Amino acid sequence: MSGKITFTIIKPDAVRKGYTESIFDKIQMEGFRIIARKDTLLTREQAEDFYGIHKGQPFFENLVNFMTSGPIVVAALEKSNAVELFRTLIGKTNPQEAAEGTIRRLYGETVSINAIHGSDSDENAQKEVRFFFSENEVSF
Ligand code: 3AN
Repeated sequence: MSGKITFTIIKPDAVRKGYTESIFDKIQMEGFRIIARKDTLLTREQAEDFYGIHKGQPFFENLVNFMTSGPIVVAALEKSNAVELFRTLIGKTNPQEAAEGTIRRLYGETVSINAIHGSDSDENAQKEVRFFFSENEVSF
């Protein structure tokens, strides 16, 4: 059964450009409820851990450099079938291939500088929420 919670990061490029509130407005207009939200800045160690699955990929170093380059905003979001519907809302990894009206198409630049993260499974959503939020802040 698909869960009700997903996790997002407004990445450093979008925060730097002042897109954070426009992106959260769009997310809420699509029916997602913000359960918890916080501004933070990843350490190198945290970024390497968060993206551990990509370790060894040619883009890994760049990804870690980018994700630690400035403040980010992380949030847990609630809606039925949250993971799948949120992936649709953000669009493909490469903003140029993302559908019209998706967040990456509107606010992303390149495959690495792509404005926003969205969990790709319920299992990862739970892990990613727990990476940033306590049980007190978000319960499953
Ligand atoms: P998504 O975020 O669409 O689920 P993943 O999980 O495959 O994409 O990749 C995580 C992040 O790694 C992407 N959001 C992007 O920033 C970066 N990334 C993925 N593939 C590439 C690539 N081929 N070149 C550069 N960066 C990439």
